[in-house]
Amino acid sequence: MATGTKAHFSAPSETELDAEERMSRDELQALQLSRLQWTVRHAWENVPAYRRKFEELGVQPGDIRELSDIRLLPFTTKDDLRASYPFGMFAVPMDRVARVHASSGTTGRPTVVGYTTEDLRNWAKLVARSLRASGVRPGMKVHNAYGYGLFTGGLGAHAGIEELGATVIPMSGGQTARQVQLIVDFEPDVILCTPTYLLTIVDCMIEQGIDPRTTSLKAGVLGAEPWTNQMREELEERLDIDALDIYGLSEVMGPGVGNECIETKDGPHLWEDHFLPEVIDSESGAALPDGQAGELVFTSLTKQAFPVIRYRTRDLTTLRPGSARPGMRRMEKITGRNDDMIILRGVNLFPTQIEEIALGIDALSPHFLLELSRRGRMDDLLVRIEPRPDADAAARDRAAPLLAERIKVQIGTTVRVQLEEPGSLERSAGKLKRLYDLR
Ligand code: DLL
Repeated sequence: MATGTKAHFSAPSETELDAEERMSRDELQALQLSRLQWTVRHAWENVPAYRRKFEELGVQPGDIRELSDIRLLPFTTKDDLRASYPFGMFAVPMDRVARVHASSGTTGRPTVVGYTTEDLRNWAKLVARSLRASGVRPGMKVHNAYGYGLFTGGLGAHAGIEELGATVIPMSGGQTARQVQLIVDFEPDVILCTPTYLLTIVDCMIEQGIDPRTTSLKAGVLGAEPWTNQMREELEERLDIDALDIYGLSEVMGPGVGNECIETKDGPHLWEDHFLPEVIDSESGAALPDGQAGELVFTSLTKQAFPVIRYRTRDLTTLRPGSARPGMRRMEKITGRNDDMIILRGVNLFPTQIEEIALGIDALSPHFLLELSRRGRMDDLLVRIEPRPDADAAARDRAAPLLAERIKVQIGTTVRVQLEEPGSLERSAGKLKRLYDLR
């Protein structure tokens, strides 16, 4: 929790919430069922690729009689979407598509997604709801440093800020010195960017002689990459802000599929009136009960242009009962993506685990990267990490062996740790690449 002298944000009152946020679980599930039935029929009637997959499994829209019948439906993967590049998964004629976005994708073709005017309105409302859950209110100034363009972050957040009735500062990503100048001059209340880019901004403030705790910022709504509760503490302490987690992905909508509530900060609540989440076992595809960790899967419930049926996100998390919004479920902060899982001599490990352990050691900074290589016949993981600039020599000397030892004890695998000069590792400009596979 932020500890300085600023007046931090408070939670919205009941009357500020959307009607759906106040629904009981039963009311919400009734709404989900009717919307699921609509979505399945809409996809079946308008997207040949979905119809083919339904037919292969012998399911028809009429088979969906209760929410658990969702398990009769086929999964959709990123490859399915790519196979229909660019517009083959759209469920409305092109003249009803008001906007497209595309996800970068590290390999191959991007995934293209589309929105009708009504989809865009729903998206803006859900981002507005997310910001409100973060404590943002009409009239506040919001510095939006998510990238504008085909990435959903910038424009998605932008529309939500306007929808809420706040003032948007459409900064986009990059030009860090300029970001800092505008934060000083425009005095925004809130910043939106990735957690690692906020670290870059903090560094830049310090270089310019600005104490990051003294700016006007009172909250950060941070997402687009995995980050831990330890990183939350780091950012809250460095900037004297509340740091909230916003989750989303282009295929399902963009930012605002879920967001943390400021009064609980216990992982994003998923906006279940628009998305039906499931968690499955990645290997077998079997649905897992709430409380068990696995791969997150979403079915959209209201999307017109780009409905998704059981879309496999590759994000790993655990579903929990709602807290601040008891009708909606919440998820634990994402551990990582399937693709980011490192299998080191039979042990699974994620960059977030390293982040968590490193930030528990006083002399270490959050600036690190992981290099995976082969040494002889063995895989080898090198953690390259910067100490904190103000750590004394003795603490620095102890830090590397201490990190290696804690990783060994807590994760169960041997890694090498190399201390780097403060400021020498590449800084984040958005989504930070932590893992370099040199094998
Ligand atoms: O990153 C949408 C977004 C923009 C979310 C701004 C939040 C803020 P994509 O580029 O399609 O969309 O990437 C989606 O990013 O599947 C996760 O792996 C990761 N991701 C997004 N938000 C979080 C988060 C946007 N809060 C992919 N925690 C997702 C962990 C996240 N990972």
